[in-house]
Amino acid sequence: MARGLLIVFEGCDRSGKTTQSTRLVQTLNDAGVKAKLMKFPDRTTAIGTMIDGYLQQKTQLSDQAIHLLFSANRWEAMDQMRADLESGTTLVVDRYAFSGAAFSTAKRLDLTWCKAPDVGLAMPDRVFFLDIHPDDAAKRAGFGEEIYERREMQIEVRAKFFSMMDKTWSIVDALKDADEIHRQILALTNRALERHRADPAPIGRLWT
Ligand code: DGP
Repeated sequence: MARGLLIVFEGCDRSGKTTQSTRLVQTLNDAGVKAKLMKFPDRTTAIGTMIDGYLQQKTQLSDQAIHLLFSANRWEAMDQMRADLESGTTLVVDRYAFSGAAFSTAKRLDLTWCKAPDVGLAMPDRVFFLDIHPDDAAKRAGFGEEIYERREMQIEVRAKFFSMMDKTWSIVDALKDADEIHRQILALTNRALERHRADPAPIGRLWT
């Protein structure tokens, strides 16, 4: 049996990642594809609770300490993720290590230092980048509630994301109608699934 695909959604805050990743899993499941939704940070774990406190500005942590907690939050899920992928489940992940590098380098931490703790994570097969300008994101409900939801920070983060893109990424205009975005992402996902079924590859590259 072919392994599942690792599909990641990235983007600035309020770009619609949660809506679109949820819809993608629903549609895949309805079509009989085994798919599971995941989200980072996973705020339900002990580490995730610490991250949540920081994001909601209830606790303070150094930029380095919070960076390592975000990475640890991904690592604590990795064994299960590998098991799911090996058993043929496609994982749809709302944010991943690209967010770690983008947000922390936007805060002027060194890129090599930022990437180091994530080295060895499974690399995604496809990344969907929901692109929204922070001026448009700022008009969406809830913007500004958490620590990073400031215009200047989001502009920096967006530029960092663009500097990380490779051929596995697709840029999706997050201002388009939600149904249209879903159709576009579903078409790209189905193409990736078909290619993978025809020529199954083992779990992809590791994060370097
Ligand atoms: P979300 O639950 O997707 O809205 O993410 C919460 C916030 O945390 C959001 O502003 C993006 C930020 N974030 C996500 N992952 C990381 C990470 O690995 N490192 C840093 N510094 N920030 C992250």
